[in-house]
Amino acid sequence: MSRFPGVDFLDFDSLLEDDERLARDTVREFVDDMVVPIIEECHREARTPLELVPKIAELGLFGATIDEYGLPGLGNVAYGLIMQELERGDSGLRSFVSVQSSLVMYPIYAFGSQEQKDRWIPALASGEAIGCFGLTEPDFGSNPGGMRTTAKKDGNEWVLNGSKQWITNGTLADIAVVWAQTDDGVRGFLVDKGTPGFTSSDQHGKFSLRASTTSELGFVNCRIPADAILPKTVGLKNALMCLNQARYGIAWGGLGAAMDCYNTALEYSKERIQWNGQPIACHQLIQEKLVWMVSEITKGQFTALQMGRLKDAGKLKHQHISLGKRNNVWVARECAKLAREILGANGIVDDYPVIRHMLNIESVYTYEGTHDIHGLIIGQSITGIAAFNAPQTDDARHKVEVAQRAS
Ligand code: TGC
Ligand code: FAD
Repeated sequence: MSRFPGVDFLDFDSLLEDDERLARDTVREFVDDMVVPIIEECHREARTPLELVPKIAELGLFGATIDEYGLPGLGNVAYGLIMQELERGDSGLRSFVSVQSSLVMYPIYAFGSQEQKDRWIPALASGEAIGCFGLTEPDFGSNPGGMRTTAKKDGNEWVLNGSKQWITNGTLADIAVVWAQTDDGVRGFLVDKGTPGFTSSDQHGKFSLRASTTSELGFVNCRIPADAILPKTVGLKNALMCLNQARYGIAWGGLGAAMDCYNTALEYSKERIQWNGQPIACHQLIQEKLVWMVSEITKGQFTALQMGRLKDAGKLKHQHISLGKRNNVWVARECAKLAREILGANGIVDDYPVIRHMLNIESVYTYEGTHDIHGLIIGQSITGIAAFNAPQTDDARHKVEVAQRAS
């Protein structure tokens, strides 16, 4: 079986430390040996490859940057390279590890009590427990600050009411990190599977991220103990801090999907013969597409590396992460489209990974902050002006009222 060669046009490797290369190569081998052989089938069957969870845990990939509880305490570049390799396998697989590590283990580790950490970090690291992260609601995606889910204190308990939508691993999860409005603003809570009043169901009909489970969560007078709150959460900002971790990983992950598309197209173009017995790689228009891909992947690699070095130094700002997520996922999206073109009709079948990456990237382009929301975050950073919430004119208000009455 041929090994994935990676993409390294500008001697990127020479900037990595030995332990970073080791982490990347270990996961590269895992993806070649265990993910590639099953992933198309999972995509066809819309099935999360749960059989991989023990091996992912054995490799120390859940919570890999934590350096307690026997976890590896890897640096951020090694972590990023792991995300790159996983997403080269499938965006859904990277999502599984991202959610578990960045959106469940991170908030418990950063904002949880000692008891919460002791109970959940080892179980999540070993894959015995699976977690999910409930921020998005049916009416509040890009604007989570408007969320309607509430948590009201009642004696020794919190009472949750509301719903969450588009939640990765929702029905698989033993523990849900749920964000809700309280009298003191948005706070995070841990809700165990099976708690009365807490339901979950899968969302069907996805053309994207089919090897990943996406769910709705419902809370109807769901009572959880007073100590189920993540005590160090003080507002929406804590949820956004979790997103920073995940978005950082996605900036690397997008490159993995882009690299797989590029490599597949490069190999195909050297083998596909048309016209005078020549491979299509001899045509200038094909080369131009390959050159675009390798150029943008290379620029994306250096962006991701600089982000990782800044993160290790404690200097990475959330607007930097927005630039990396926005750019590298866009690069992946464009590479998938170009690779699909180069493959001709073969670009639309799952004998090749390109169409699967192309469909997956549509989710990645939207989740963890859409491409345009990240544009606005960067815009706010450079101008000092937040342009998320357009000023409402009387006319706009009237249109909203008419639309609401009609629905
Ligand atoms: P805003 O008033 O701007 O901010 C509230 C407070 O938070 C601070 N802040 C941040 N802090 C840390 N990290 C960040 N990235 C931060 N962004 C803002 C801010 O300074 C403020 O602090 P303070 O002290 O003044 O209170 O909040 P806003 O309500 O106007 O919203 C801003 C906006 C639009 C940027 C934010 O809401 C946003 O990022 N929207 C996108 C939503 C999103 O990304 N959802 C993702 C859901 S999870 C998911 O998709 C998982 S997919 C599966 C996978 O990861 O694989
Ligand atoms: P909307 O916010 O309705 O946006 C629709 C369009 O309007 C977009 O193009 C957007 O860019 C644009 N738009 C919105 N506001 C503005 C503005 N101010 N200016 C200009 N344009 C604007 N969420 C979780 O909490 N946990 C998860 O585990 C999770 N997993 C997911 C898995 C998948 C497969 C998907 C697809 C989503 C997942 N999400 C999850 C939800 C995801 O984070 C949201 O879909 C995302 O934040 C966008 O919200 P929305 O879909 O409601 O789009």
